[in-house]
Amino acid sequence: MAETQNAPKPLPAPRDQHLRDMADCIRVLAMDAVQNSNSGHPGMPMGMADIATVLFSDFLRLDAADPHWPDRDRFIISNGHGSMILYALLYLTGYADMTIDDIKHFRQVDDPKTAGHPEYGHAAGIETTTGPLGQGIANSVGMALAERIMNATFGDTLVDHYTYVFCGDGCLMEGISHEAISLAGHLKLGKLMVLYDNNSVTIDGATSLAVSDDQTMRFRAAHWHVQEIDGHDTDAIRAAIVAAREVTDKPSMISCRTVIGFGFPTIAGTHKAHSDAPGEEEIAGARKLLGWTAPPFEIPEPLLSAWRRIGAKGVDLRMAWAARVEGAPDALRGEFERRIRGDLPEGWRGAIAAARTELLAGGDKDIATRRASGAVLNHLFDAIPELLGGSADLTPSNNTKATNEVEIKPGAYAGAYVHYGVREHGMAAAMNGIALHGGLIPYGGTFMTFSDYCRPSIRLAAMMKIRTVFVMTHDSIGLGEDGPTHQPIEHMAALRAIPHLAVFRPGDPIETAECWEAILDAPHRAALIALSRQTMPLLRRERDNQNRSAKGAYVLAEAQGGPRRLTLMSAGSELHLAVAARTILQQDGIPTAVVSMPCRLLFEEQDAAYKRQVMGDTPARVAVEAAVDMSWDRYLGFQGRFVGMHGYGASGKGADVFKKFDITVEAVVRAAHETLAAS
Ligand SMILES: Cc1ncc(C[n+]2csc(CCOP(=O)(O)OP(=O)(O)O)c2C)c(N)n1
Ligand SMILES: [Mg+2]
Repeated sequence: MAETQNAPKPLPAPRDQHLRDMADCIRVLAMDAVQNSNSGHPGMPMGMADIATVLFSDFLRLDAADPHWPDRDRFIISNGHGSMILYALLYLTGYADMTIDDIKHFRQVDDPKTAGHPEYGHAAGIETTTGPLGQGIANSVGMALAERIMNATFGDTLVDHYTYVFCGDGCLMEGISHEAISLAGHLKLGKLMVLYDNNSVTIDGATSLAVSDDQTMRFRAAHWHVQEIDGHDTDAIRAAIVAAREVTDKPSMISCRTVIGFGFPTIAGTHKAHSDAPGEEEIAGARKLLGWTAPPFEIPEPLLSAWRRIGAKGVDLRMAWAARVEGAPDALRGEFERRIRGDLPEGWRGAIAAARTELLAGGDKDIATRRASGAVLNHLFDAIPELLGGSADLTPSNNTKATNEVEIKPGAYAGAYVHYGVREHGMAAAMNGIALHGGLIPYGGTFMTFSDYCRPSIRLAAMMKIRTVFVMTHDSIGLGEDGPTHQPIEHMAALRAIPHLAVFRPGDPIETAECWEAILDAPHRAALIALSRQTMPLLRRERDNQNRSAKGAYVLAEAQGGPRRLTLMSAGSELHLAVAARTILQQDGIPTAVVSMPCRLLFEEQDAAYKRQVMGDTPARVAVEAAVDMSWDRYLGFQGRFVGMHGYGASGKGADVFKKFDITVEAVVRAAHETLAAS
């Protein structure tokens, strides 16, 4: 009969029927949710269901009743398109946040808990936002590093957990995975385990279309422990995880050979299983092959109970941990709890005040904001031990290392400074993982022009609203001789365009201290601080410790001799040009104010009255910044003028480059007369 000729091959017999049935719960939820919403990716969840089942039933430390338990194992799906595997697992194990209704509303705008890709903050149990391939694996490196650093401070009794990450072919093709794998191997992160969905399929078809790497050799070369198994053989999965956990001085990668869309009768093993609703016929065929008779979104009772038991089995572990916390010496317990809450130590503002005093004492000696930042960090680190510094191989240039920050070394994690190596993207994503883990506040530096190399992770930090701090020095043509490749031009505008990212560009040493205070004050906001290579004068001399930068913009010098006729605006190292131009304009009898705008985002958050007071009523306005005008035009209007960059920079002494591009006091004065004439 034609029908039997076309009948799909039966599935390989399971090692353990119960585990297969458990895995099938994930499979049917994934395929039914995708079919129901007519959107999504069933292939990965169906392919990785057996791996997830073994990991959750035998290894993962979780207590669904307390998703934020600090010593839980972390579980990340870097191949975030397979989000349904995570949603299914959270529902099956009984996370209160994830209901069957949420699963039914997969990818619907009214229910972000089951968004297309996992989004941190929308449902407990989602450890990080993934979807841009490679980010999850790089976040996991940060999480695993944070675990070791916290362990070094608080000991095995309070911090001792694993980081498990699922990834696919796509994650391993992305460049960021190279940086992440290399860093993790170097740092000997033995409690990091990658389970690689080696299904040889991506969207376009077979992976052989585009890649022929031997992934196992690649990981071995980076000093990982590597195993290869059949990802549907539950005994092999279990044995491999056991073996991986025994290796404590290397991260582990288990290459799991799987069939994408395992269970689909016609599309399994092909790129057609990667995404999209498979259609009723394919679904019916899968039900038949899997021997699944329950209707969509109904998990038969014995199986659901078994999953719920998995979700609850960590309760004893958690209670034992809680008892250990209870029994810890008061000071240690208090410190641990404070850091997990994300509160800063009492009195930390004293460090800012001390930094201000030190910087004010510098008086008339010009200083670069990167140096001022280094001085601030010296004070801050002594007050805030959870600060975790680092740089992508530019420590002496970024001034990111506080004197008392001990370096972290492979296998020796009692420290607070990470040499991330020349891995900007990996650093940025790892910092996000560190912030997500909790207990530490990561900041890391590179040159501003290479913020482009970090941008995908900066964007995710902003989206997740986590306290990751990106330190970007050499923030304009003022860096000089390194020339146009190193001189940021459009970067300020591009970074200011990232929603929720607080971009700070302090204009003098005191503003630098104020910006750091504002950054640390916001536990739920990612921040970037742009700092100069070249020196600039101290513009702020008042001793009242009032943080003027915290409002984003303020009047640095009000107009004198009559109502304001002109507003000069600036940020960063060009602020002093505006101040000098004001002196000339005032002498010419033009009442002129200077507005400093170290953080546009914070200024936009102020009320209308404050904004109006700062910007003034006069339409005569000039903005000066050694960058493109894109983030200023909103404040300039048609009559305003901009002094800044309109193309790439040039190699030469910083001061000469400023002259070449006509970013000078004279240019500001000229522009002032033009805007006054036009107004
Ligand atoms: C940085 C990035 N580029 C492209 C995509 C779009 N994309 C989503 S899944 C995918 C293919 C991933 O292949 P694989 O990891 O093997 O997943 P599988 O098909 O096996 O589920 C691509 C290109 C993305 N999500 N992120
Ligand atoms: Mg694949």
